Amino acid sequence: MERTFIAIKPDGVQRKLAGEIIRRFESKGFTLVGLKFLKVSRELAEAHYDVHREKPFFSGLVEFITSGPVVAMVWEGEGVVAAARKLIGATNPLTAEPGTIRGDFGVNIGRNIIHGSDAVETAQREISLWFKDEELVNWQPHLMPWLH
Ligand code: FUP
Repeated sequence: MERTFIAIKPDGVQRKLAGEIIRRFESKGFTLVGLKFLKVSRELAEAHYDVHREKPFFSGLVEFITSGPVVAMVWEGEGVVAAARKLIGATNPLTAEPGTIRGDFGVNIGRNIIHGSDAVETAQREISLWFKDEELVNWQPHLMPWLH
């Protein structure tokens, strides 16, 4: 089953949007298989944003993602990588559609609340960067006996 890496960035955590964001993924029908709350190290931040290493905004990006705690998650479901990008909205919150997370809650591209993997291969790389195998839970909520 497809999985994606989602992180609520320091601005989303500071603004207490974590519950709202998790609710949107749950309501959509995806399954949470990993979650942790952490202060990101410079080493992890630089590895995560490695593709942007040569960009002018790279150092600002690393400063920002390491500036406060982050909620790191892995979500599972059919087509979850692309669907999560739709829930999240365009990179620039100012142009992101209303109804998306960035469109509803943000105005600044450097403070865009949430990260979501942009492709299945990227998701695999990011999940293994942020989570150990044993930190991910294999479960199928629709098969659990107590739900009627
Ligand atoms: P996204 O996949 O939508 O998170 O966006 P990108 O991978 O293109 O960019 C990663 C992060 O870099 C964004 F979340 C915000 C930041 N960024 C800037 O600060 N300025 C830019 O011009 C582009 C991206």
